[in-house]
Amino acid sequence: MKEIPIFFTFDNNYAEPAAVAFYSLLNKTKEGVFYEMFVLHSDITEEKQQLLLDIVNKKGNGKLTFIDTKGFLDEFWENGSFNFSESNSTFTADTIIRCFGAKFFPQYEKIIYSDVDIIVMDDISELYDIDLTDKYLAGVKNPFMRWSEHELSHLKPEHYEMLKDKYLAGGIWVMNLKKIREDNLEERMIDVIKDDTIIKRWNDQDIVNISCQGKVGYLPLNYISYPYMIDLLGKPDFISHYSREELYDSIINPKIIHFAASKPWNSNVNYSSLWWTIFNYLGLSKTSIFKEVELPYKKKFKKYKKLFKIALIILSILLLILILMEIL
Ligand SMILES: [Mn+2]
Repeated sequence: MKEIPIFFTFDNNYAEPAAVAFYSLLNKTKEGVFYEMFVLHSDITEEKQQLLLDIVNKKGNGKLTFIDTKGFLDEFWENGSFNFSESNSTFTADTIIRCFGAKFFPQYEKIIYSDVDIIVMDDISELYDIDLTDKYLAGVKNPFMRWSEHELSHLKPEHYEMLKDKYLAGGIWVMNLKKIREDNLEERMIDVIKDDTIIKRWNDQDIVNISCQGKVGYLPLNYISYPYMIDLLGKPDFISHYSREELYDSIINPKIIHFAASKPWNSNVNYSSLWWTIFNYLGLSKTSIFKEVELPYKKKFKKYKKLFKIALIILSILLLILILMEIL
């Protein structure tokens, strides 16, 4: 039996997306692989923990442990220069705790980290075999650096120069905990968090990329299959560090669908229906993070509603003029 440690960090609001992620991970895991799963958190209720434990235990090829991180990083979180204004995602202290796997998992030399806004589409156990010699961690290279100049425009010039062809996306990392400990990388990360002159627009990603100084490895793009990549590929001027083959392969043979921008619980993003199928299969309930998603025909109706209102106002004014004319 191959035992693979993997950890996740999220808050109570993300228990339902995590349930979908955990189920899909274990459902696609090949025989002979067993996941030691950990959740670093500070507020997940007993009830939600039980919900997730039940799903993992029922699958039988994973063991789930919750670790309360209460307090860790709180002071730095409040002091660090985090810039949310240009990001449409919500980040919490739980987001940056994912950089600190070496502290929380002293029993391991290597561990996988994964987001939970995902659907696992294939067995991903080979991730754990990647060679990390002299590398702090491996991840997927950000495919949008060349397309969107703005992507890294918040970085200091020296960081931009260092990272412009190397910047790792978040979502999935394989971390070399041994080397992170040997080189005290976590101290360097805390220095980056504390440094107010460094804008952490992409939070955990900026912290990790700046601290690792390019000592990173790369995973194939299909470990982060972006649901909107298919739309970008339709644009004649789309450019990327990845080849056309790699870009298409990430869509044709996805290992992990990562809802990095729009989420299936509040938009009609590609792959939403698969996500909802797993959600319904698991008998989950909608929570406060779920927004009513407008179906396309409803949007159309809304447009007509507006036109109807305008027509009504014009008619009323005409009627008023007629009445006034009558009086005069
Ligand atoms: Mn994500």
